[in-house]
Amino acid sequence: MSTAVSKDIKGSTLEAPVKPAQLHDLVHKIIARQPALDMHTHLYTPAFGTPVHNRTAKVDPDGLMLWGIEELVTYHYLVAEVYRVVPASVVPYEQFWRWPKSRQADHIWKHLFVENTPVSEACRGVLTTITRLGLDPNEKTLDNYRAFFAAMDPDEYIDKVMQLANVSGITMTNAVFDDNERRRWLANPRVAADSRFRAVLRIDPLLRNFPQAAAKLTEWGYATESELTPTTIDEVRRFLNDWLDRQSAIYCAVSLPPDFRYPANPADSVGQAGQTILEKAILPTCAQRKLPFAMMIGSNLRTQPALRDAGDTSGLADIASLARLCREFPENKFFVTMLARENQHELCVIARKFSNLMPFGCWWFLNNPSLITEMTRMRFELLGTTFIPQHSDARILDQLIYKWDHSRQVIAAVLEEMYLRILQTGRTVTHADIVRDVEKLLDGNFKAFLAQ
Ligand code: FIX
Ligand code: ZN
Repeated sequence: MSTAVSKDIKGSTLEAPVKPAQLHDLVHKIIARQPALDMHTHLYTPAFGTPVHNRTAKVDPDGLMLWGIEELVTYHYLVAEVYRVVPASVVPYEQFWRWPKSRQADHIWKHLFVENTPVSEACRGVLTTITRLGLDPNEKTLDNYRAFFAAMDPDEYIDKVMQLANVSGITMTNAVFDDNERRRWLANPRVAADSRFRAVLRIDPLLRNFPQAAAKLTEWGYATESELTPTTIDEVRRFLNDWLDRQSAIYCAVSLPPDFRYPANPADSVGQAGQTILEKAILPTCAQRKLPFAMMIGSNLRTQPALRDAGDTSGLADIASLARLCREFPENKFFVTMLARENQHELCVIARKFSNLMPFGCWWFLNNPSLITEMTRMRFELLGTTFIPQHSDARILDQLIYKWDHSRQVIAAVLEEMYLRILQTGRTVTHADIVRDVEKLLDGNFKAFLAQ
């Protein structure tokens, strides 16, 4: 139990039954004080380089560590949203992408934050972050914010943001098929050697486009062919082990399209090749190393290609395929998050049947208070406290502040509701119960599933 959390909460002893009137403050305080271990982000250590003008680090235009006001305001969620206000007929997409980041940010700030009320969750998040950093969210231009960030040291800023967000650890997404990232690992084996971060091997092309992935593996010295011969399978496993070792990865992950099926059918874009790679290379390797395999299911990539990262959408995925995988690979552990709201209830139902399935987070287009509330309530009602309610998916470091602030508020409200229902049965709930439950939800369930 995290005594640090419980020790300093005044007005209640650990074992005393909590009264209904105490619940609201106590639950919100305990959730605020419990450090969150963030199990899925797109954040990077400073050693991956930063393109952001700052006080101390060399600016690397292709650097992967994103932070500061211009990255915050040009987050791909906001690029999509600004195109709802200023259409491509006024600012053609390719013109926007040719603008320097500063001009893109000015454009977004003007149209989403000054000339319109920033009510969307992605807009509100920027405001929360700005305010939590002690800045005024009512500025008409970005100039004062730029000055604040230009004076910042990126490494120190990580500590500041983690402290404000009360995040104890950041789990990265390390896309080995991304040449920019891959070359940084090869150039500096200690690129991720930072106790605040953990690595995750992300392998989408291996399942989404095996022929393309096989060609890359051959380039990298693995004797893979586009046919799935035993040699190819062995070489794919060698590749996985090489990179899981290099990264000291804590799990392996993939994002899958809504049409993913197991077993594969001809219409399934992952297809027979993906199924074979999954069955004969990925899952056996993860099982042998006792590493979870994270499947993020339901993303249609580049539905609107002109928007680039902002152009992805969601789709209804097939739960029966997931249930088959959990049943047929009992030695494997599956972290699963799904992108369609309509998949959430069935995901909870199969999680009740398979303890090697750990549902996590309110992913992407679900990461909004209305849907986090719905999903978290459903998960408590069907799974008790045996799930991971949230991850940030932060792409820009500063986002940790708002993504965790906003989620903590929602999770606390739902948890309070659950405790009230328990008290109404006559069962007491103690302060210690709440501390234990919250620690599992924000930290312990993730750690325990990794260690299983
Ligand atoms: O596949 C993923 O990890 C997604 O989370 C991202 O690709 C997506 O762009 C995102 O950041 C959503 O929040
Ligand atoms: Zn993500």
